Amino acid sequence: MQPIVDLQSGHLTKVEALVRLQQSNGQIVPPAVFLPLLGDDDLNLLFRQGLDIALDHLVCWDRQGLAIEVSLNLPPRMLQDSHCAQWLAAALQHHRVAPQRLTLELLETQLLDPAVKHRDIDALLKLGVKLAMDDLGSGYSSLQRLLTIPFDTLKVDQSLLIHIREHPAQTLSLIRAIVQMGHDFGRAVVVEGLEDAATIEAAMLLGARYGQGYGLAEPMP
Ligand code: G
Ligand code: MN
Repeated sequence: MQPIVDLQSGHLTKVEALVRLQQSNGQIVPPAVFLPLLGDDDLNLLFRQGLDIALDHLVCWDRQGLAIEVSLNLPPRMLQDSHCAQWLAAALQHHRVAPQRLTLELLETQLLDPAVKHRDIDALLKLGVKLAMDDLGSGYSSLQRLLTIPFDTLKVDQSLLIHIREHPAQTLSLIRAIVQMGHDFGRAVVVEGLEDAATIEAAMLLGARYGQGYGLAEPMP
């Protein structure tokens, strides 16, 4: 679970639930290594188990007086699965969690797939869950989807911050432009990959409302 922090108030607002694989020797295998090895059925199962665990945690935190939201990465093919909305509805009902406390993160590249239809997206929106465009700026640009899908949140990809030391002015200008666009569209903007105090401050000064990154908090069990 990695915190997503309100940069203005400093409050924890949401966590992104992330998957890790632990080997018998205790070593952690990152998702970039093992996810490509899984087929669609495995990915779907992993998502559904992850969703169950995440909603379980949410309810547990509620009891401790910590009312936050949770965000999950939706596997690419899951959107086209006709059972997707039913699974989500059943899981939310089972845990008695209000749908607007669940954000599903969709990849820019996922949305470029012509097989993804607006009715797939609509089925999720009808449920009342929130949608986030994940890794914005990492893939092919999907500005058209940005216009036509009512995302709640835009997540600026961490790769955009990688060159901040070599090209600070250009990097900051890029972030500022995305933050501005998010505001104009009425979307919440999360800047990902905030690794130190300087980038956290920069994101805040550029008007980004939310941040995520090792400098705020690392993913934790
Ligand atoms: O694709 P997505 O944005 O969902 O991926 C989030 C991944 O980024 C997680 O696996 C998480 O561990 C990693 N991550 C989170 N914060 C940082 C950060 O500040 N720097 C880097 N390099 N990676 C991060
Ligand atoms: Mn994500």
